Amino acid sequence: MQGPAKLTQLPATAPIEDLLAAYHRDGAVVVKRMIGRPTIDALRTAADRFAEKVEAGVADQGMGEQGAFFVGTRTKRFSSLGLLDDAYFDLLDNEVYAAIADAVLLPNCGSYWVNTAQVMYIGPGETAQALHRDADNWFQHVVPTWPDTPEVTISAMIGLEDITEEMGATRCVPGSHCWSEFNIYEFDVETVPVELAPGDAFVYTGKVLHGGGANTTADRWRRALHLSFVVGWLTPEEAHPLDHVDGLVGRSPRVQRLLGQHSYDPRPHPGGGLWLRHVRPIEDQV
Ligand SMILES: O=C(O)CCC(=O)C(=O)O
Repeated sequence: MQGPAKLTQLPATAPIEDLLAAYHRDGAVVVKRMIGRPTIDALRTAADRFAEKVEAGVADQGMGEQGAFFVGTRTKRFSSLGLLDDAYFDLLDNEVYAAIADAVLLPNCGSYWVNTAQVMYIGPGETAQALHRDADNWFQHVVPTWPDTPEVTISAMIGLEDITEEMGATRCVPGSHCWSEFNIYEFDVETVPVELAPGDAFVYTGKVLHGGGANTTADRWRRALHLSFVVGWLTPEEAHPLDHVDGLVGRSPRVQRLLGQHSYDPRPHPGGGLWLRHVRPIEDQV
């Protein structure tokens, strides 16, 4: 089983139809310079500062040793990026990523929200991560319908610097989103490294196989940031709304929705509201 040798790279100014055609054909597309340099520089500076206080290997995906093994013993990972720097909100409002995510996810939901927003610094000596699909979180429950499962999640791995294969560039298996077989972690398959410049984004479906690459350098960290969305009728991997109980007053409607400040309205699809807040009695409202 193998896919094409290389993923398509397109400028962020390319027509949305071209970005989507590559995304749907290969399961992923590299969007060059999707994020502007000031946003990237601000995020990297904030992430570097915070990373100094983070020990490699402590992230465990809420699953103890099994999760820690999956995300790497020489890798630093952390979320809650809105508490680190306001540039995070610019990232959420990025128009190119919004256009791709709208086209992919809105046919299956009334709205979507942040699934992960996570700094992923792969350290020297880290081994390659197991290949997986980001939709594995939910697809385990609906495996019988694979590969006709709906698109429920979309991810972007964003370069915070120049990322090369030796530093641990993400590995991808183009075309694997269409394989007839759905199995977990047992793949003998050719992968391609997704090298990125600062601000480039590897945008991929939750159905495509990929994983962090091995970092074979002696002293360079692979500095990237993962931002993914999931349909509003599924529980996200990370609990971002808990970081913003102040309600994100003054932020854009998109940012507020992505961070769980509004209830889920399924329309125009059938279904009911979710993530509702109950009205308080009048005497409690003053
Ligand atoms: O670090 C990477 O390049 C990929 C990480 C990843 O795919 C994940 O942890 O789900």
